[in-house]
Amino acid sequence: MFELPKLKYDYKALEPHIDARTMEIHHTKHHQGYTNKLNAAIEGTDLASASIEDILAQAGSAGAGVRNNGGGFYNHSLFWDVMSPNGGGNPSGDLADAINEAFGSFDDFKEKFSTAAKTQFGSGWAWLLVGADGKLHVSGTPNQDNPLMDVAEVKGTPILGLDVWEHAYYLNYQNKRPDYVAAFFNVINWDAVSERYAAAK
Ligand code: MN3
Repeated sequence: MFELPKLKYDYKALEPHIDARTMEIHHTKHHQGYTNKLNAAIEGTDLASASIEDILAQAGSAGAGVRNNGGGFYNHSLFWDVMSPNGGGNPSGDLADAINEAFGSFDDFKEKFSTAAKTQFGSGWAWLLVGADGKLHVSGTPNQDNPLMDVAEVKGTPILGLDVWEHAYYLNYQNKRPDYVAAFFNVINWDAVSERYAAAK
């Protein structure tokens, strides 16, 4: 059984960039809902004892309930972890070097990632991921898909993700997704992203 992870910060801690009401609904309703529905979808099946990574690797054949809710469970768990009230700024160390190598500069990465987030049609996510080639890539996925899925266009291990479903920003930003995308950079926990990079490469 998968459990809703606890946040390491208060719902209001990311204000003014992400408001407390959005955080509370997003965590206690949306993420809890994906978690419950994932558990219901895998109960009594071969996937009941599998890791979430193994489940996602079979998303294409496991059915819509597993694909959508397994993605929703994993994606939000990552999302909370790569944000912090002490976030923002620039990455450092190996991750900064890898970003410069893959994209030219941090600003070039920021533009590419922001474009992926802003241009994802409808609901979805923008990702920074480590590909099979060991290099960093930016991608976008629809719905609750992610780069760990066998159905992903760009496959790899995600190390940073941004939720661009309207439920993630509409209360505070309404239709202004670009403002929300820009604000996200003020709360990115680059230490957490660096840890994920080190584990993934
Ligand atoms: Mn969401």
